[in-house]
Amino acid sequence: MDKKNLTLGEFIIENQDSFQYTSGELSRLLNGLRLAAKVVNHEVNKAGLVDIIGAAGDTNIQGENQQKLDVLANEKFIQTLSKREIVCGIASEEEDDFISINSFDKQHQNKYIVLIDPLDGSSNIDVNVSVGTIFSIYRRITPVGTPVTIEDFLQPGKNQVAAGYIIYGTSTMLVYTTGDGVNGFTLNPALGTFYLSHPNMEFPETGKIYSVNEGNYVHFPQGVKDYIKYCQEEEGDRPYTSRYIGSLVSDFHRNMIKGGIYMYPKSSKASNGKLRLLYECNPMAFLAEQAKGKASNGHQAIMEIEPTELHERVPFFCGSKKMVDKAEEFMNA
Ligand code: AHM
Ligand code: MG
Repeated sequence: MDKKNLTLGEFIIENQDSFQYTSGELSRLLNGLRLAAKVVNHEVNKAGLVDIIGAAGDTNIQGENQQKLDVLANEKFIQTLSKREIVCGIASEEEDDFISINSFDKQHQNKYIVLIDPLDGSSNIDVNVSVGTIFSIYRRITPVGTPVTIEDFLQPGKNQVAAGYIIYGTSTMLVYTTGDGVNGFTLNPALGTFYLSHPNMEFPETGKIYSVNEGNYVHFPQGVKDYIKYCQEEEGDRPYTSRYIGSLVSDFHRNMIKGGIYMYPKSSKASNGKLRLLYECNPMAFLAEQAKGKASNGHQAIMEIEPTELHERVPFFCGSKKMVDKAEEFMNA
């Protein structure tokens, strides 16, 4: 059978045996994410067409409450995930605290924790540039039958059982891993169905693209400045090309296909950079490692970091393995 004809639903069923926990659970979870992705995709594509851009809390022409798309995406994902009798807790970039979920008659029987950035890079929405959703999935560590606690959310990235992103770009794709490689599915908008379009995605071992907000250059540590200069030097396959969308999912996606490194270093203005460990860096690190790439804070593998806070930030270097190795060399010199 031509794998490329597989729908996401078929692929999940065909591959569920490779998931180490009860297979039906994963299908239900991924189906929830798939559904929310389609709803958010629909809303994102209407941006500019109807009055949905604007500050949350404003009122539009019909007197309805306007919602910013990131608020709306947050609601859609939480709503969909809460209803599946599978998720016991959700943490989101849009919520200060984690949400404990208990279906009425289930007495905290659900086992999965989802951490999510519902609409990453949302400042790009107003200018018609790609945005994304990022998700990270764990098994709870507190006993089933009890309410979830912060401990369930503060697990190192290496405990993730699945992670992925949705990119709302020139086409909409859902890319995910359950620890058995990375596969990408493209939405056919006419049918509302995701098809396997990018089986077994892998970062090229090295690449020629570096992605960093160079406007922050003067504030970067010396090692990062030196690595950027190395990328720009004329030697061998260098200088590299600079590409920075300012939308992590999009920059990561391009670099995974073409080969490259994404960097959000610490700076003299932000001592841990900007990106959040739990729902931005860890899921991207899991995908990167599963795609034969690498993710580091400059000194340590992202997924080895023991989290201490829900919204903690961490410097992030992620992409083709040899490029991340080289960046680390400069930072540790
Ligand atoms: P957000 O979660 O507030 O959208 O911020 C995360 C985004 C990333 O997608 C992107 O790579 C980065 O912020 C861009 O930040 P900057 O504008 O500082 O370069
Ligand atoms: Mg974000």
